[in-house]
Amino acid sequence: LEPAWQFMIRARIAGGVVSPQQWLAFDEIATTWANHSLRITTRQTFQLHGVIKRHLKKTMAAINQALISTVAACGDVNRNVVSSANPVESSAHRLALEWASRLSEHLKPKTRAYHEIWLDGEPVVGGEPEQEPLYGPTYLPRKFKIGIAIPPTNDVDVFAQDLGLIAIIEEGRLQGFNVAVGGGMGTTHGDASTYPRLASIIGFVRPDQLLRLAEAVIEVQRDFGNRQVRKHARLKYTIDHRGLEWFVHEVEQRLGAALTASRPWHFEHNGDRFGWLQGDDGRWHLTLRTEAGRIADTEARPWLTGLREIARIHQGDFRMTCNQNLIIANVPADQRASIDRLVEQFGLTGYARQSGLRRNSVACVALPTCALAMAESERYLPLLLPRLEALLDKHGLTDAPIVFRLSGCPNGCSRPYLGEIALVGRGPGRYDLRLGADFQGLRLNRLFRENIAEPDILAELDVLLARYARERHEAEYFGDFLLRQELLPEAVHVLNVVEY
Ligand code: SRM
Ligand code: SF4
Repeated sequence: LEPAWQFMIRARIAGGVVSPQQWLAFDEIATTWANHSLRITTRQTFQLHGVIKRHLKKTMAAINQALISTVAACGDVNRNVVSSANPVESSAHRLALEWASRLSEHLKPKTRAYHEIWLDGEPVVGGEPEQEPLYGPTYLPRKFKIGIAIPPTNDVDVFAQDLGLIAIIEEGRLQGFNVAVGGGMGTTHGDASTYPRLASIIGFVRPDQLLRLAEAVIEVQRDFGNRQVRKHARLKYTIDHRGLEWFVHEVEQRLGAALTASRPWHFEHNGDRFGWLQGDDGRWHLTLRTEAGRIADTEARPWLTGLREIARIHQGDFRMTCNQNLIIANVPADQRASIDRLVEQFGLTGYARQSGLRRNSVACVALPTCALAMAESERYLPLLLPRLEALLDKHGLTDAPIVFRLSGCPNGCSRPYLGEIALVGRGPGRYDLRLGADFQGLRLNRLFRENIAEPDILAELDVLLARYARERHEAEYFGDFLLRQELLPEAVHVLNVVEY
């Protein structure tokens, strides 16, 4: 008898869009094989937790039957391609989604081993490197991530991506993409040679150049990325070690063309907009906040059941966001009332009454399933938020929008280095308090206090929020205020401002 090994399964869903049928299929998989919950990730896909080893194959088969795959959702390859879930500009979203799907398909490993192992496909005999034209026999040195943002929304945190693409849309037409390279969040406590880095903008490409551009960037990383020291194997280190100019030259050679100058763009925020919004095609979209992306049934929040009921009648689709939220999208006007009734009935309405910090909060999974966690995150968020909100209430800041990110370790799965306020786990109950990123995802925050527990975290924030309430300029964000008032320590390295 072997122990009941449990596994996490992550789906590959480019752009985070699923049909109601696929939602129902995942719901059934979660309640049959996993821990009765769906988890929306910070890369807008589903994770399933608690799948017992002997159920893995059946679970994978069920996912594939729902016409969704898990191939390359993990591993040293290009991961799930994320794209802006901006519900208002429906046509722009369609374009971005189309490109996210094309990139995702194009950059998918060609191996049939996945099918052999999980789907009873034909056996793969003798290796298949010739079938892996992009990744070759040894794949990439490390994971690789692509995100597409549609200004003015930076909900994908485009500068946290290895390859970030800013869609340039003029008069409803996609002109192309500004290209940013070398973003990444992961660090290791106490190792200054690891650091979060925002992607650098290197130019602009037309849509017809995009697939080749993505291949070229990946090829350079494949050929020059560090394969000796895994901690230095992400693209950000390749670029910093060899120089941005060198990198651009390599990419242009492979692309067979020079990149042209980047086009003007502007981001207003990196969060989600909640409630009903009408798209430019007249359809309606309802963004719901889900706490840290967890969709399960509890007495107070029977959300898994509620969303199942919604999926049964919904005629549009669902879109997951990179802030772990959910959009019930493409609702015809005459179906809004029935959706509203179910949202009300199953307690999914919280978004309407939440503080500005809660609406902009993200927490990684951490304990109990993440083996790398040093402190709590997802399970701590519901306990910590009311305590932070008590401080905000005290200073009259309940509605102030503040980006809050919580991570159980420095790997940065909630992109904590982009939080105006962020906590990064150090050990049980202890966190680094980081402050001072902006509201648009353009500036990294800085380490404010190291390795402190909740009473100290709240005491530090109490003082700063009091000053913010008294001394801020009109419409000034918290992170910008801290910077202007010189309340932050010096940045420890220079690569933390987006160059453009
Ligand atoms: Fe992550 C590893 C969860 C987004 C940086 N991440 C892990 C693992 C698989 C732990 C492990 O390797 O054993 C976590 C599984 C926890 C669990 O129990 O489910 C995990 N990462 C997540 C998710 C589920 C967080 C969430 O709460 O939503 C996100 C799933 C994304 C997806 O759907 O593909 C997730 N991870 C991210 C992001 C954010 C992003 O990509 O926008 C980052 C920072 C960006 C980046 O990559 O630089 C991120 N995860 C990491 C790292 C550090 C990588 C590095 O360069 O140092 C690790 C550790 C590693 O790779 O060695 C990691
Ligand atoms: Fe786990 Fe750390 Fe990622 Fe949180 S940030 S999910 S603790 S690896």
